[in-house]
Amino acid sequence: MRTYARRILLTTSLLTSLYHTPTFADNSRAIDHGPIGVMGDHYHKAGEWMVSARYMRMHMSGNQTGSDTLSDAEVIAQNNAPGRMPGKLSVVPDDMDMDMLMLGAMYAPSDRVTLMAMIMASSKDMGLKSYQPPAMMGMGSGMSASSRDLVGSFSTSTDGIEAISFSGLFRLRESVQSRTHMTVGLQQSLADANATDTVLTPMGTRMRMRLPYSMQIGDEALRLKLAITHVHQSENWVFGGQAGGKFKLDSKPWNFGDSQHYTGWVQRSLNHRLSYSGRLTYERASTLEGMDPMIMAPVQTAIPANYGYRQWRIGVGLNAVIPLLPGAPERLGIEIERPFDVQVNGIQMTPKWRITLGLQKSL
Ligand SMILES: [Cu+2]
Repeated sequence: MRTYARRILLTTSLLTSLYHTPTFADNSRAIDHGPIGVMGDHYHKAGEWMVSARYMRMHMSGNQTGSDTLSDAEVIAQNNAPGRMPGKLSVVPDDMDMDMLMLGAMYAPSDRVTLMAMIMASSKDMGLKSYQPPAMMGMGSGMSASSRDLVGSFSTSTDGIEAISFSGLFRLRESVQSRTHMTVGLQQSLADANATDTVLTPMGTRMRMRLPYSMQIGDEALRLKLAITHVHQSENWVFGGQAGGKFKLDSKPWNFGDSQHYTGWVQRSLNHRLSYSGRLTYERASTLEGMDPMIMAPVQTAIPANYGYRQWRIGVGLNAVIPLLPGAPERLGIEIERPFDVQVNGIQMTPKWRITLGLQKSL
């Protein structure tokens, strides 16, 4: 009798545990969303809504060519673009911060399709140094590049609505252990590519001029966004991967190059409400296409050949589920990434770190 009762109890608990085995249908755990820096990592069930806010800061400091660090003296020894005056670079970027705020909404009209809309606003700040222009040919013989004095430091900044995007996330395959989906979207750059600010020229004068490409908030282009995402889970672990890219659909006088990324992550669940992650990313971007004749300061960022890169990044992150407001509990995420093995075209600033903070709420 006792054995019989135990058997029933065992069977019941087994069935209950099977029923409660975490599947992708139960997405209330911290680990059920990917690291916060991954875009479009998950989709939703029919009828679900989610809103999100993400803030990202990217910090760059110093300069490099290829993968070699350059000092200021080495930067101003480089030639300016052919035909431009002065003949050598004379303004050197010191450091740069890019802040981005992304507001998003997701809605699933069916289990197979989730729609996602996102609007992005950015601000960019750059600190620079101006050096005296090189001595003219024939004059100042015997003067070497190192004798070029610092004229002074200055900073420039821009901000604005960067872009809006609409995507569809299409479920391709889903089982208890894994899921795969494809993302197809369009992103329209909204900022006018003509932001200006006051710069300190190598002649020591202050002048308002159109800022270099990297300081512009947008390039006015329409882009196709494609990604494929696969996630596998086993008990308290999640392994995920995403390959994606952005491809320009229409040409403007100038455009930032196309970019692609490959990212893989491992997450471990500490409990229902907390998970941590490690992530490895490879990202590349093509060089800038076209040019703007109004962008002509003797600084590396004003030369289209000094765009395009490839870089690796390693990141660590934390996801938490915390009830703050009524309704479904809020999800909080933080991720810090550090670039390494960065290879750039021409001369560019060196990326140092980026941090992403996010808040998500299902409605
Ligand atoms: Cu969502």
